[in-house]
Amino acid sequence: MNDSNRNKTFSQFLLRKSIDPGLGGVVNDILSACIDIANTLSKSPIEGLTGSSDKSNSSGETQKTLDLLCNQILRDQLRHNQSVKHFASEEQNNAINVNESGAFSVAFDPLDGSTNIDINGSVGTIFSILPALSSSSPEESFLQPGSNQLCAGYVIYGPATQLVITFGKGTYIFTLDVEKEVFVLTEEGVRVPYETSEFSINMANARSWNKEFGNYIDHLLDGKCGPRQKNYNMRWSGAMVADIHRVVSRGGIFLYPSDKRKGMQSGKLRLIYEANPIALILYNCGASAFNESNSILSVTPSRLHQRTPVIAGSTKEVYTCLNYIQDESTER
Ligand code: P6P
Repeated sequence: MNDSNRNKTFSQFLLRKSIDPGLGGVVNDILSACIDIANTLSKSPIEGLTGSSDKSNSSGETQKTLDLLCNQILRDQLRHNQSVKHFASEEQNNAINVNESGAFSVAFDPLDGSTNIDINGSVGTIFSILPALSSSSPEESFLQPGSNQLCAGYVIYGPATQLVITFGKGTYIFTLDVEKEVFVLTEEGVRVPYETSEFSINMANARSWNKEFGNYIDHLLDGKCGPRQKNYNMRWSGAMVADIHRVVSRGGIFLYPSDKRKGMQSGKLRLIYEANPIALILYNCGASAFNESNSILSVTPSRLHQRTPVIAGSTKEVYTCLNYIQDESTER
């Protein structure tokens, strides 16, 4: 990394990269909310905020108290930003109008992996910024392919609070200086290795996988003794942001395929506010992100909370996995 850029603030980065001031202002408001969220998370056991609410989200998942609180923190921060036209969130059934004059539609997973809160594990905020479509309903404005995103990022709340972001010309990592409450540049031009020997999947779902995908995993587990002829390591954190951050940091492949469980025929993860922003970030690191047949960024959503399979990370491994999935001849 160019030492003259190290520890430059996010605002200095916006100026250096000539980012549209309206777009940069939206991201700055998102980051202000994320600093508030980081502070809230750090005190949540003290303030009794780690439990579950009595509500469920559109996907039928029980909402944690912090899911709802983080969603509100983001809404309150963006409510007054005249550049924001529409706001959508995993934690809200419907997208909402914010400011009629706004140029941007913003979608969030406010607290990805929130079940990790109970074990003090890493969680994150994922965001996607699209050009607002004119005279469309709030929901319609989000039914654009991920390739239309103007900006995508996540903030991971771990030992350090870090922002990973792309405006479509490279991926950058900023780290929160907690005392100054500013994000400073700590990595630029992030590149994900083309090959990997590390995969990320919830093995408990193995009995529900399609046979071709199961065969792919079997051959990873066979290691040097099998057709892949090398040993693989496995990690699964339960929070997509944490597992993807591992891929961004050192390579790997993150896998959440479709499976035979009820409601999982298109996988578990949501396209608009989870898979699309992650896919744009990875694409800008020289990595790949597919559903089980196409680039995730090429899919035009038909519903706000639409799910998608995710096969994402080191490009050579992603394509190897896709070859297994599309090879009807494999026997498990
Ligand atoms: P499972 C968290 O609920 C999430 O949406 C992702 O962050 C994570 O990768 C996945 O679900 C974990 O799913 O089935 O392993 O609990």
